[in-house]
Amino acid sequence: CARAHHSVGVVGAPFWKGQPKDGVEKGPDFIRGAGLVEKLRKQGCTVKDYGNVTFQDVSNDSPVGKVQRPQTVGLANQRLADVVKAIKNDGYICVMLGGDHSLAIGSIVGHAAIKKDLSVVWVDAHADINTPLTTPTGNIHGQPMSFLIKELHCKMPVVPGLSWIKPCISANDLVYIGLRDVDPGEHYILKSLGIKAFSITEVDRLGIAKVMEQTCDHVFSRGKKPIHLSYDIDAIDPMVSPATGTPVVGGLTYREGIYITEVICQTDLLSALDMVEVNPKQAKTDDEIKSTVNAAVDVVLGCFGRVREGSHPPDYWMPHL
Ligand code: B3U
Ligand code: MN
Ligand code: MN
Repeated sequence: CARAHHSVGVVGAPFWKGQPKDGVEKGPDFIRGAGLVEKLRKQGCTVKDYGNVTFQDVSNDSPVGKVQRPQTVGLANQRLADVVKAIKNDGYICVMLGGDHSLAIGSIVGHAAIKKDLSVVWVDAHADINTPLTTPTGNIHGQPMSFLIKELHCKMPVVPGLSWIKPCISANDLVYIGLRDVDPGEHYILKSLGIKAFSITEVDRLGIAKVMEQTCDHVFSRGKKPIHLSYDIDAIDPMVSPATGTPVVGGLTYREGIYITEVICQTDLLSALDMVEVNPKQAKTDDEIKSTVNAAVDVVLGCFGRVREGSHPPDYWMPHL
């Protein structure tokens, strides 16, 4: 995989309105500012940067039931879905830099429009599968998967602004890694639909290597489908990535977080990646920003062939060896 050539299409989605804390819209520019594109090229990737998506504001976007800003979030994700479609049609592996995790709606819908039959690997402290009826907060970044799972469709109320979303993922094609803050309604959904979930307890019990073996077994069991990796930076422990809206103690170590990406890269099936919830404004110091942003950059690099043992080009030569 270190030698495989990857064509990467990067798009920024500076959007925060799927949750109440602004600052997460600065994620894309901070991640680029840490040299993401240059580093991807240096490790042999072809990269096209599609720039940032521009989002429109919707006035009079009052809550529908508990759901906050449904029109704004709906419209933003329609825009994003179109951009992701275009990037996939151009033949790139799409890297979406968020922004909050409500953006997974547009990213996955756009991806699924081009690549039928996806597997989704969701790396997160949270399951983000509350429905508009189970959500304790009303924040849509805690709900994206509920709109996308086919088996949940009959349980979903119609929410104006979000009713265009066609569920495109089967419960069987979703795997969670890193969960440690799951609401009762979400836990009920995971158990009743039999969704594969490696909570942080399974990471403790099995170790990350076994978790990734079983993740691959699960996603390969119905054929080799393209993988959509949706990576929330809050999956990694807040000691490493504190600059995020809802940090939860006891997370993945940096090493576990990167190991996940190395295994996903080796499958050669990665087709789209979301890197979301980096919020520089939530940091207390510049070092906290740096550490969080660097972790996000390393997650992306790990997905595209960076290996920690080191590597060399196939034509590398040195005398007497
Ligand atoms: N489960 C809670 C909290 C939450 C979800 N995602 C994040 N926080 N980042 C909710 O709002 O649904
Ligand atoms: Mn999330
Ligand atoms: Mn999260």
